[in-house]
Amino acid sequence: MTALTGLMTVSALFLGCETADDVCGDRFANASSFSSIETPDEYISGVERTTDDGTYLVTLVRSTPTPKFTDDYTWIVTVEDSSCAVVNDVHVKAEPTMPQHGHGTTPEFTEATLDTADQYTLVDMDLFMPGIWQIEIEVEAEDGTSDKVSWFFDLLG
Ligand SMILES: [Cu+2]
Repeated sequence: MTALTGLMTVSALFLGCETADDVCGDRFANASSFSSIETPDEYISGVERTTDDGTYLVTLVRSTPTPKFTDDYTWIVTVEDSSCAVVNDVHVKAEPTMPQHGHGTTPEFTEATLDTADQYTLVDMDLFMPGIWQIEIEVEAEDGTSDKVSWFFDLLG
């Protein structure tokens, strides 16, 4: 009886405590999947991914065009901190490369611009060759610390 009451109390507490922190923790946990040269991404708009050291949650809000063919790509991404608060005071840049070919693109880095909706836009990344591209996004804070996250897409010519 005591044990059962205790269990029910714990359950009630647990169910009653679905706080913003839990939701945020769940988002970080569910976003931790990664892609690679061996397992490139299937494009999903709005997919969330944690940076390598778990500092940020980066969302690929939209890729224009949808990753499929070689083209100039514009990406919109958002950045959230470990509390899932929107971050709008960081430096975001992308470096597209083809790791299997040992080259990048021109320009080497694409600097993001922040819009009024706190979204970062990476304009005209020139993914000019068929094959697997790694789009590495670096998020650098004002104190100079940085963390990175990558997407991999296998493009057709
Ligand atoms: Cu190449």
